[in-house]
Amino acid sequence: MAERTFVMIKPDGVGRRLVGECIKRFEQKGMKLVGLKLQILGEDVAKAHYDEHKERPFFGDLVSFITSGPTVQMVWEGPDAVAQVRKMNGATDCKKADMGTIRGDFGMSLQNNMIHASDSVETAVREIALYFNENELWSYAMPDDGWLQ
Ligand code: 3AN
Repeated sequence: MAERTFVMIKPDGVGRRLVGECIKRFEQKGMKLVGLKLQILGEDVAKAHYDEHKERPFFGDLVSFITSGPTVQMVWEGPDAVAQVRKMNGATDCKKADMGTIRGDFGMSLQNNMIHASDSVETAVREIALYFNENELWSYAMPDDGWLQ
């Protein structure tokens, strides 16, 4: 199976109507969408998601922001999917993110940086399992699969 990564459009990304823009970019790159949801996260899931930051001073803000409105959860598949999506999202601080990335093109904030993506294959496995059941992820062929390897 090709590599999979977890991507979440945060409340600011949904609120600023950037869902379609993000999906368009991943599609145009040649990634395959294999899972998709819209939900307002509960505090338990949000805390589990950001567990690695639980000692950081901004942890409380992070949890209250991510639970403050609708978010979009996605699983994207493709060769080197984890690193490719991180590159397309850009640096964590939008002001430092390269132009041409989602954060570089649409943001100026560090905390409200619109989009999250897994930072390793191991993280992707953990994050996908946090948001999706196996029967909510789809394996299917695309006519252009052979051109994108
Ligand atoms: P990334 O999302 O680029 O992997 P992480 O995992 O270091 O970045 O941070 C997770 C989230 O925490 C970021 N997306 C951002 O919203 C927030 N964040 C990171 N560093 C800070 C900081 N110094 N102050 C406030 N929020 C931060």
